[in-house]
Amino acid sequence: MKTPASLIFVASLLTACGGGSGGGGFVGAFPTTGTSTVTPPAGNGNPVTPPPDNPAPPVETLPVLGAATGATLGDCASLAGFTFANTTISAANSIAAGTLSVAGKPVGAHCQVRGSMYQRTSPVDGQSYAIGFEMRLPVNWNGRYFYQANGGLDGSIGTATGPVGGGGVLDNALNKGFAVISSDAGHAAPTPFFGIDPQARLDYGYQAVGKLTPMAKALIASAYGKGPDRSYIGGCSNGGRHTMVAMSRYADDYDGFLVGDPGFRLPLAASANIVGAQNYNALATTPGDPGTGFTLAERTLVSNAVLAKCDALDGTTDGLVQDTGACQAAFSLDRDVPTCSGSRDGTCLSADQKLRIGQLFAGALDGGGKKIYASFPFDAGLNTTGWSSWKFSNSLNLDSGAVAFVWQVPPENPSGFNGPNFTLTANIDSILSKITATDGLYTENSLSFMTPPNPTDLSRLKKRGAKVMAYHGTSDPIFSSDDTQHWYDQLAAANGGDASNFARFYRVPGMNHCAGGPTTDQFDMLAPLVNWVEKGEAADSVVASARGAGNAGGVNGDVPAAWSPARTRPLCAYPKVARYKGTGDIEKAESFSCQ
Ligand SMILES: [Ca+2]
Repeated sequence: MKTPASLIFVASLLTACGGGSGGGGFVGAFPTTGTSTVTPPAGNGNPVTPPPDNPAPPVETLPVLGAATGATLGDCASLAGFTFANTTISAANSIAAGTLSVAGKPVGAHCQVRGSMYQRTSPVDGQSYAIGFEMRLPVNWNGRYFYQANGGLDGSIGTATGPVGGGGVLDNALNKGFAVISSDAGHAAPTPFFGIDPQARLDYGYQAVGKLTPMAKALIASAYGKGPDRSYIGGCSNGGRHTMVAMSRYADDYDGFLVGDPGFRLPLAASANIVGAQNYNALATTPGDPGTGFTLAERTLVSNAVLAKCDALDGTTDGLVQDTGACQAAFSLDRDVPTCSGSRDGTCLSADQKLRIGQLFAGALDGGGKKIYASFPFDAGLNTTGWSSWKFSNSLNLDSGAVAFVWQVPPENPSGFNGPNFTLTANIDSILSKITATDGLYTENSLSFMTPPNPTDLSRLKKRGAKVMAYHGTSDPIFSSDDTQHWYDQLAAANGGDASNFARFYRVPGMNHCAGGPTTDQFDMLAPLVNWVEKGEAADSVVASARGAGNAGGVNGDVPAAWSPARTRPLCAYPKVARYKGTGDIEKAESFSCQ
């Protein structure tokens, strides 16, 4: 389920230090939170030389939690009488099979329960707040619970079907038999003005998940006569952020975590995107329209130059750069794109464009020359509207409001606020100072309430037997797959060099933010997550499909015409890369292996 682009808000990843106390850590160095067993990764100038007759390290055995068992829903209408602290139920309605459909498939009979928690009036802005939610409880329940973590600024209750990952999903958690909750995360409009209220900031950041979870489990117990055997949480963008925050804060409450294109350092990513807009505007031929600083023709030029250098690195020239890491070494914006000798005409980049755009890909800098957020990998997907909308439009209209009202201390005055003007004229050092500030009213700073504390210390969920599957599009223009990859590298380092026995990361070549781009973006990552949690079977790869003409989940217009409309690829567990076997149909996943 996609939040309309106009509502989606930004995204970007969390800070390295998760938790940010404000002093200095904009650069993005994750702390190595491991203990004495941490092994420095190879290649850092500190190679590890094994002792001469070193036995293989003992394989750590982690618990397998076992399968959930189902039950049948009792009486739906009686759930209107469900009671729980600080909770008001407003409706409990039976929904017949086929009333909802996803990708043309009818959703089974279920009970929809709507309500809210912690209704209150803000003493700060005088507005009414509550954590609004709906739960959808299938008649034929599989014994599992799914927390649907929504995207954007939240502020609306997305239909609680439970997306399973990627774009144009063909299946959903509800239809698989999960009981699903969805919420507005504590404010009833998808606009940033809720940030004037300090408690609404905290609910959006992490407390809504913490408050809803025990209520949802109790409601399930009331509906079926037992609580969920297994609990899952997942979402993309801000939903990926919610999920990563839950990995840190609510490790005991969930058994499986499905993380999509996570904005786990969202305030920093938004700040970096504002710097990006300022730089594109400095290049613009039409002042105030940053998109004229890097036109479609110029972005297509760069995309083609990336493909020329990188497409074949995975063994086949198929329009997909699957070896993202090798590509960054092979491609040089400065060297591989012509420099204009005269005026810009779409066949070259000016020297100033190369300088500014190159720096933005390397990672936007603050006024002191420190990286604000993360680098972005060069990939083929930067000539799409999914890319340009985040860089040139959402930077003006979404990042601005979120920074100004949800994260800055104090927030801006909403009267007469002009988002584009804020973005194009703001001083980045002032923004960074204010999003890490606190005062007597706003007592947690944005990096504290938005980002997961200690994101590389997941020992609690690991030891319980919980599992993490994360994915990220390598052409995501707002939250960088490099940031998620860096987090995963540091997570591995904190776990003796290998976290793959409880957490895996899958790159999605070509995919923009959560969906779209020249890519295979249709996949179900919830099914393999359940297999891993409940059977101990980890997925080395997940098969994904392109959404070409006729796709039931919705056509992705960015799929190149030269591709089979139903092209498939394995999404490989990082650091492995899908490589062509040398024989076989290049349109099919089975012709590739993860290496
Ligand atoms: Ca290729």
